[in-house]
Amino acid sequence: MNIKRYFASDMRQAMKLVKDDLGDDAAILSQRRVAGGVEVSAAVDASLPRSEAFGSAGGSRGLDKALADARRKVVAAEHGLGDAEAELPRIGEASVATTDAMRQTLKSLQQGRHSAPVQAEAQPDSRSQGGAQQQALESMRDELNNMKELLQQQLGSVAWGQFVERSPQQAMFWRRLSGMGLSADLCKQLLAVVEPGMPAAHNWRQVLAALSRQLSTTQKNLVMEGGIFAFIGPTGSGKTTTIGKLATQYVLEHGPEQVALVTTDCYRVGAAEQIKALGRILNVTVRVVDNPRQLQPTLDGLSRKALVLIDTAGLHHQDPNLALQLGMLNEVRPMVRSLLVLACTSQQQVMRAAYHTYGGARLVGTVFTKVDEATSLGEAISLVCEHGLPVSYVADGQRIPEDISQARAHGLISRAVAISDQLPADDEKMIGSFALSRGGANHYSARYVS
Ligand SMILES: Nc1nc2c(ncn2[C@@H]2O[C@H](COP(=O)(O)OP(=O)(O)O)[C@@H](O)[C@H]2O)c(=O)[nH]1
Ligand SMILES: [Mg+2]
Repeated sequence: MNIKRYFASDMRQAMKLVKDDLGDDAAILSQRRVAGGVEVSAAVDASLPRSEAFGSAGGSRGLDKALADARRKVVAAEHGLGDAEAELPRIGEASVATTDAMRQTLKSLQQGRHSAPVQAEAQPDSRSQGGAQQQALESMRDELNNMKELLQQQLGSVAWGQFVERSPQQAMFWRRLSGMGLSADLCKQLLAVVEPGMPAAHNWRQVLAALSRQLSTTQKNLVMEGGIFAFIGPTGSGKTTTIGKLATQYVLEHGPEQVALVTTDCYRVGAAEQIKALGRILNVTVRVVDNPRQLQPTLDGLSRKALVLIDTAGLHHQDPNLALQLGMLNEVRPMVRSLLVLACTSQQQVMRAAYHTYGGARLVGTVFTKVDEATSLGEAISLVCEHGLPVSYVADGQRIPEDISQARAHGLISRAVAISDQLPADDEKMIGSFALSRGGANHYSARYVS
């Protein structure tokens, strides 16, 4: 048996390295966290028939058994860990022998041979040994988490393989939806509308129609109807540009007298200047608010204006000025309606963080910006679907005022499909998303693996 070691930043990457190098029949012998990632030892035993090797993505009986065994061992070891933790209050009595026993258990667990129960033999001991015990438990917990991750990944791989085999149409849809950037949970929900036995074209239309029902959009052109709107979101997401586009459209239709621009962005050099310059070009009133208490009197002074657009600063969630800014927007009367500006070029985590940072404002909708530069729209779509937040505007370029339009679910979804059609989805991503969907691998493995 030829044993090899692999280093990668995470378990998924490590699995890919093993698979690429040793093939589907590689057996994982051990894995552990090391500085900068994980280290995995793997081997392939040429003497074994393919079906007996742990790690095969083919879904054979031998693999099923290996997976089931591994899963049992993880559960057993977790129980062992739980029991050992329950013993912690009596840590002073714990012995080095106990630590060794746990290491031994872990080692045999990694080698897939035996899961002996943890022997907690109490012997007189010192506090420092209690600390060592705690450390050993922590390291065991890490190892178990690694194993769970590995198992989840392997189950995902197996379940995905079998899903493709048994439900090729649904698998194809999952691949396309996932390629659009939609979250695994949303993909799963959408696949529920697939009617077995119906042609793919019909079912695909059904899936997109279901997505369109989930994606809420503002039914009217909010800003054109007037009111007070604040544009909030991360720095660079396109707030000022969006205000420029909407203010210009309003002025072109109703003239400059009824419009005022306000900026509370006094944190960045030049931010207020941008709004002032826009005000000069459009010949509309501009107010700069550099103190939270000034916002109410400023808005009182603009009460005759039909439309007031407030530009805000994109602040980090830990910045104390953020709470001040959101607080002042929430407190003023008449009510300020907030639009969250999300750049579709941002990573999913950045968009999610933006929602959590600014979700405390009175959000009435979102503006999707930089759609022209985005490589997928599904991340933004998943976020708003998850929170039931309507999309009000879609901005797709830097030109003022042309590159903005009222959001329409069908248009946005067609755009998302068109963008993703240019980029093929890869199988690794599919396996990951399949394993990560809520109950995904377990759900499908329950149906197809066992
Ligand atoms: N391609 C593209 N660029 C945009 C769009 N909206 C804004 N931008 C650009 O993004 C950059 C940041 O925009 P800005 O409005 O200053 O962001 P803010 O910090 O949120 O106010 C500027 O260079 C804008 O021209 C858009 O829809 N498409
Ligand atoms: Mg700005």
